[in-house]
Amino acid sequence: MLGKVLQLIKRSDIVAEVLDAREPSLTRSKKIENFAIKNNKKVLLILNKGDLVPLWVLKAWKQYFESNEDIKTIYISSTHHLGTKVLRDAMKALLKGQKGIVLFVGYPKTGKSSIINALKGKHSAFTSAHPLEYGYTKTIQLFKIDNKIYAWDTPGVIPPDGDELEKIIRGYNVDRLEDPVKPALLLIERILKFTSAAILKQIYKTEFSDPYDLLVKIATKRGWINKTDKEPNVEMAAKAIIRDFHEGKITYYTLPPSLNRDDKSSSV
Ligand SMILES: Nc1nc2c(ncn2[C@@H]2O[C@H](COP(=O)(O)OP(=O)(O)O)[C@@H](O)[C@H]2O)c(=O)[nH]1
Ligand SMILES: [Mg+2]
Repeated sequence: MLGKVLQLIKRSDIVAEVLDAREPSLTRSKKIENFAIKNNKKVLLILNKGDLVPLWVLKAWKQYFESNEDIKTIYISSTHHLGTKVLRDAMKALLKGQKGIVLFVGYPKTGKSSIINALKGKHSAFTSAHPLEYGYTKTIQLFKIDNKIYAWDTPGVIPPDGDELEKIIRGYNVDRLEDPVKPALLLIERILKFTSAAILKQIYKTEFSDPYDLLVKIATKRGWINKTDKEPNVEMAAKAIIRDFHEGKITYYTLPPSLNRDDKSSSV
């Protein structure tokens, strides 16, 4: 899979890496960035799902990536159509007014397709899948953003790797999980580490005493009860919460390493 994206990087002008603004460190692929830099491509980091994170946190991450790592960074909320002009301008500036192709890469569910959708606007032409792209014309699509900028969407080219929690944060397909409960509990613990339980109580409209209890409460509330033993179906609740996380319904934030000493996940 990764091989495909490396080929595409070589044929692009800008590599726009889409990160989840809630978890920029964990949704980054240094491999992709390093390969892009080695091939003299410009890297643009896009912190997407910015609507889920306070503005000062977005600014802190931008500052961190730009001053510590010298990578141009912008933040955006593609589904709220916020920041699209800043993104357009950033691409134009990196292309120095020339024509070019922007490759949108990132782990699944970071919002690559949503961003391209927000950029291309209602009437922008959609060009067909590129016929010359190594026979994977069905998945890699080239979009026209404006007269000078084309964009490649790349579904599924960075497989979610890492431990159980990292896989989930990196967009692992919920339906492929053998046991969704454990990763869901790890995800809830992580969210509670960074935000107050009140947020989850508000989203799921229920009180709960611990992560497992939240799954029980969600299942009970939604009537997900096992037919056999009449117990709450916590597997379904676990899948629901992971899906909600992917679909951008859970607000929390992590901080860049410069502002955060005890979060091990931020030590990129
Ligand atoms: N809250 C929020 N959700 C978003 C945003 N962008 C994408 N999403 C949601 O995240 C999920 C994955 O988006 P998608 O564009 O399919 O991601 P892709 O796999 O990278 O192409 C979808 O449910 C989107 O609605 C955003 O800016 N804010
Ligand atoms: Mg997509």
